Amino acid sequence: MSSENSKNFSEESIFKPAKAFSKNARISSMAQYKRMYQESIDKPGVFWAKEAKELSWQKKWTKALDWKAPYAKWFVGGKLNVCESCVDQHLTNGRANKAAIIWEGEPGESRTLTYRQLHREVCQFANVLLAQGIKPKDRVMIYMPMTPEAVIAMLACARIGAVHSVIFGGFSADSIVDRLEDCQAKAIITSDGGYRRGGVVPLKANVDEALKKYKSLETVIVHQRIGSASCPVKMKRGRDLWWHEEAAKASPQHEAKAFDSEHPLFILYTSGSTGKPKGILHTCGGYLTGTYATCKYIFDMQDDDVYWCTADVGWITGHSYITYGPLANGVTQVMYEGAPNFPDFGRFWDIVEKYQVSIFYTAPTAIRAFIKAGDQFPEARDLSSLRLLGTVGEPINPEAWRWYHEKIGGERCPIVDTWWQTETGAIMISPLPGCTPTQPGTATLPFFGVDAAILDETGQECKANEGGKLVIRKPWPSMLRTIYGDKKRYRDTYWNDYPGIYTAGDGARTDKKGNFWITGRLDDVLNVSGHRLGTAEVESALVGHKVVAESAVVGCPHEIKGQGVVAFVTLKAGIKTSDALAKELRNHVGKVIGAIAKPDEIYFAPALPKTRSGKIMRRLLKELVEKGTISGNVTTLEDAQVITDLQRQIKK
Ligand code: 7RM
Repeated sequence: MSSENSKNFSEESIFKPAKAFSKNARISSMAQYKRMYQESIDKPGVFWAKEAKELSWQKKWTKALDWKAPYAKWFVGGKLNVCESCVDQHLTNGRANKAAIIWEGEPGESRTLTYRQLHREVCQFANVLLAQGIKPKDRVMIYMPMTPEAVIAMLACARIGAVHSVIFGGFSADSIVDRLEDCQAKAIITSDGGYRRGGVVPLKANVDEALKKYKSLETVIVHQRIGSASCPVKMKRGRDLWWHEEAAKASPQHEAKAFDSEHPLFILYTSGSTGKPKGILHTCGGYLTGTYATCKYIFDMQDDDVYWCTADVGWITGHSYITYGPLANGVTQVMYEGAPNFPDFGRFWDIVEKYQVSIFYTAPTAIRAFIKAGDQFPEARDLSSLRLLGTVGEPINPEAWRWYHEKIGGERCPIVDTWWQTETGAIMISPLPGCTPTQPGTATLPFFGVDAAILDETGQECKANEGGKLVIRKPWPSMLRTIYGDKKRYRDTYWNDYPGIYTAGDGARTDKKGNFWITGRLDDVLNVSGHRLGTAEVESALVGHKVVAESAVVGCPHEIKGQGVVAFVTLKAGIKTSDALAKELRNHVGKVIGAIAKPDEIYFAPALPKTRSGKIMRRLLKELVEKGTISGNVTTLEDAQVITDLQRQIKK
């Protein structure tokens, strides 16, 4: 995909926002963007304080930023309750009876929660958590399907100052255990199950399995999404409680107490270059300011918009652009429980038409799947309510961009290709839809206050069209504060390449106009369907199987997923290779991590290519799966025969 990017990189036509869009947009000219950008870089504290003031604070801060690299404190001395900005404020600003969430379940039922109703539910559930003895800073895990209750659970935690850690519902019991152990959670909020592609995902059963290994958990609160006929669950006395039973006993009134701006808001686990996921910690005031402001300017959220982000709340996109940012903006949003292809590939377009969605935010991998499914699906729907489109998660290939622009956007909607990370909390590089000229494949220009640059190994800024490391040179409000429980890893991972500068882990270049072209990860992290996956995590799952002696995992280009997973496996002595064994290993990885991590291809290798000091040379394996041959330097290779053997296998 990167080669396609570079091919189109200079010749590709440029799209300018239509006048009809710019006219009503918050930022309507490049002159306005440039002026505001310059001001925001010269005086970041002034720019961000102005945005933060639009949120609800119980006590104003005394200082916008306290920066002792690599530790930032934003809005020092300020006190707020994040939930007040997302919910309570709308009860008195005219939005009380406005739809906050319009939810559609996969089987087809629909439910609307106004801001007033959302407030009631959140308060009631906050009281449920309090009754269970949950205190500020206690960690609460959330493992739920895409239902309003997932958002309610997050907001209820925020309201009482507890730190939520949402785990994607597609993750396995083992993944839950690792994260529970790392954050030492006191409670889990889950559901009996969730609907996915016509089936039921047994979430509570997965929690039960995890809790066989992690015994110190005190409370499990179970929301009944499915019902006992299709999803029976076992409730352990003294530990497991039904959401509806506890809520019925709880008051729907709760006064929101203010917490320090730097009070922890959530931990979200993401993949890094070791087998152990990193618990990214975000705090209240800065995070909310970042997600609020980016929604306002990048999605240009207006009061009559119907916004839909198709991400899962288990990912950062769901945190920032379903729960916190949109609600702080008081927008109406659609939330959908299920798969894009259930009952067929028309489902998303069906939802857009039914609820008259005006802003739509999805991932390139989904777009590619829609292209493959055929144009008949979007063509059968009226998509004229759409006015703005967005993408996130990976570079978008020009073919997908153009299809999205034509078939979904009707050539009238600007596309915002938004670059950001779990760590950055909010969008960092993106067009502003009313002014930025866009081009398929580039996330264009940095957002206000974001000092993005591309540096070479020596720390010099790269020239136009020269590839280097993407960095952020100044702190920003929604930046991660640390890796939970591991300050050293925080410093080593993000702040070690250049003093005082954040390294994103992505390769990129800028063109002559200053547009950023992101080329992909520089570390051992894959991007499978827009989801981060460490090669080391998959390797450790594989060697956890009794027949596996050693394994090496690399990414390969994949038509739909962007990147696929290829595993090279060396079996223990005496174990015979077979297709059945390959299948078993794939399923094993699915069981240990989750379905997204299942290798697309498994090669049995009598030995792996190694350096003389015993390091696996993944670079060679990558080249092998991409090109079928090795061209680069192999002089450090300990045994060249290994490559010849593998090459023969891959050709087959
Ligand atoms: C939001 C999210 C982060 C990684 C990041 C990149 C890649 C994300 C884009 C992108 C090119 C984009 N958080 N990435 N967005 N690459 N263009 N618009 O995805 O923590 O899960 O992943 O995703 O490699 O470092 S994440």
